[in-house]
Amino acid sequence: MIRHARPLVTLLAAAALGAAPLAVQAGEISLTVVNVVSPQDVKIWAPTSVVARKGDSVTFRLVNKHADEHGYEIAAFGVKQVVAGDKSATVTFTADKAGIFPIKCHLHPAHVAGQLLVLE
Ligand SMILES: [Cu+2]
Repeated sequence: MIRHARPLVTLLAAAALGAAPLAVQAGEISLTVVNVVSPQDVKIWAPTSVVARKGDSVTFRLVNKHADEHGYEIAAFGVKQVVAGDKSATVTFTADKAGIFPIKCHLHPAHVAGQLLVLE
């Protein structure tokens, strides 16, 4: 039984590494956010919720998988980006205040909204 422990741990580590979209350094969040259709059949930016620490430099690569354009807005940090159909765009900002801030598509308010949680 013990012989099997190492391969299992290695597999789990590989899975964890594979899930990391981009290299992340201390004080930086770099994440790919993709507009997809949820199991509830609603267009969403996934992941919908992101956690940062106050002072983090945050970069989101926004990938729009749909043919029509969609917006990505975090008003509290001046982020307001339109991503054309089947295109990507990048937004960068500093999470310089703590709190819970809504993320939405400012073009289509019916989207399921997300949130940015910035910890003190
Ligand atoms: Cu939209």
